[in-house]
Amino acid sequence: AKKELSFGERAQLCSNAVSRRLFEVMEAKKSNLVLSADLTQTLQLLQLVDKTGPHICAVKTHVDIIEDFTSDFGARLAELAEKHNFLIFEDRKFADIGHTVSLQYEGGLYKISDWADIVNAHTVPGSGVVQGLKQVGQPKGGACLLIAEMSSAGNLATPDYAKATVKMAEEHKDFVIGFICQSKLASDPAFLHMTPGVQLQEGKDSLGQQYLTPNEVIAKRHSDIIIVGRGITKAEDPIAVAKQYQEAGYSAYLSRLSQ
Ligand code: 6AU
Repeated sequence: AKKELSFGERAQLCSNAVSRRLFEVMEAKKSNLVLSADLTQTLQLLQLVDKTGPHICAVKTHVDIIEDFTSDFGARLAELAEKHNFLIFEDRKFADIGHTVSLQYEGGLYKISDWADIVNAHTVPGSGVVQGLKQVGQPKGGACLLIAEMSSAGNLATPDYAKATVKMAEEHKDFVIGFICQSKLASDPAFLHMTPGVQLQEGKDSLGQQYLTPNEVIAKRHSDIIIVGRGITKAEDPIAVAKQYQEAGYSAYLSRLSQ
């Protein structure tokens, strides 16, 4: 079998500055944990991110669920990103024609392209969605993940859809840095594979979300990053639990390296 490369080695293979930086942060902080900070109050969100910052390689936001959003949100989050050395991923799931997504990414209330290092997109519109995002994001140093597979029950992303998504990524390697997926899909070691639907115990929620464990996702399915929301945000001690997820995700990665 081909030798498994470390995150640090893969950083060296990245032509995109965002993926290079993320791999470097993962190696330096020994973390392949992304916190999905799905909270609706700014202060609560920023406090959680500040406290869990040492344990994460990136924070993922849904900026449009914040009830008291103000235009300094991005700058305040960026301050914490600098302090704790992590990246910012806005989970906007763009899914429209190129022209529309370019407006949604750059403008409106949220001005996502001003503060997010990473965004994601569905590929159902075709490659125009990537071109529209690239036009706005590339000059500002942003990058994009394509949603190849989903964690939710009954989703319509078939194996062929995932395959076509990988092809689209390969055709836009200067801006697309990887995938939201349920297992490793692409062989190029510069691509990042990020997996949501992760908790310490397998299970589901009442609305179709399905959970796999960090070990299943990283050691067995060879994804790179676990994305964890309620497993941390709803915990009694979110900081201690974030540390647990960090250790579970990273030790699963180390076990893969020594296989
Ligand atoms: O850990 P949870 O279930 O509380 O949160 C999972 C997070 C949510 C979802 O919007 C997101 O991950 N997500 C995504 C992403 C990241 O694109 C895709 C998917 O298939 N499933 C999923 O849960 O913020």
